[in-house]
Amino acid sequence: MHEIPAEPHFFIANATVRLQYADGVEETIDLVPPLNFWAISPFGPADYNPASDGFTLAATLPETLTLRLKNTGAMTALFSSMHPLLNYRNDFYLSDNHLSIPPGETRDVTLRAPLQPKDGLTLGQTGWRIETWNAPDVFIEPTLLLAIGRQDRMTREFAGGAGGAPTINGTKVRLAGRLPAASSLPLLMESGRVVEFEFPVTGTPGAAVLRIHTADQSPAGANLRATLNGQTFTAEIPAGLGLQKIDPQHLAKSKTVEIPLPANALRQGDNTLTLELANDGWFTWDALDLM
Ligand SMILES: [Ca+2]
Repeated sequence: MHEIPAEPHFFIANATVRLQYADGVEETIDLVPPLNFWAISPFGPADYNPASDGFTLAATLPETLTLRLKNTGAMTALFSSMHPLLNYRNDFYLSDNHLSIPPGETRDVTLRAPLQPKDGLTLGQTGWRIETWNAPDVFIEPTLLLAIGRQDRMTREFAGGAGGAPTINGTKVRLAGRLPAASSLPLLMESGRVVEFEFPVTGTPGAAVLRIHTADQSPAGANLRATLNGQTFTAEIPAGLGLQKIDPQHLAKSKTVEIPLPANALRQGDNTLTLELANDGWFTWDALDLM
């Protein structure tokens, strides 16, 4: 039996936070201080410090994305669930999962995530796959200017990767479209290989950021040269463990390199981005995105 200290603990016994959004939706979060738990657990209440462990509400409320799912078929859509496409993220709140939607009916699913997520992608940029037990998958495309691969520290989706896409040996690789298939790009980027992306931009583009996510890198790093519509930018890929050139499935230390692009680099209509290495370094692909 552990005693609850008489003082100086000041805490809320129980509380409810109500979030009232402009669209009339209200959400509530029940706050139950862990002292209640600790007080009756074998560890006792000593591990809980209200000053550092107390509940707080973020000053800026999270990003919200509402997915409206309509069943246009004749059978009830069973166990609908949402999956992030471009990364492996677990920092979001999901209002409903494993929904059953009768024929002709509509259900809304609300997702919320921090405004500054650690992977840098908003919920819209992440893209979503909606899986239902008895209907084909539905995809909501990422709202990025260009993206390939899934940011998960692994090369498996690329050509020659563990996902089963056949190896590609060509020195020049051409990829077309805003969301080209990762299975068309060799997982190893090495000296002498030129990768060219041709992708359309709708609307008037502004300044952008190109992000290269690598799964492993040469022990000496690599010097990347990116040429976008004739303008050249350079970036240094940091040194890595140097394991995946031989063993792509070996866990390594992934890195992200960001290349800021000025407002005049992209243009409305067709764009060409060419990537090559300026030294003998190499890296293995995790993902690429342009936002
Ligand atoms: Ca990946």
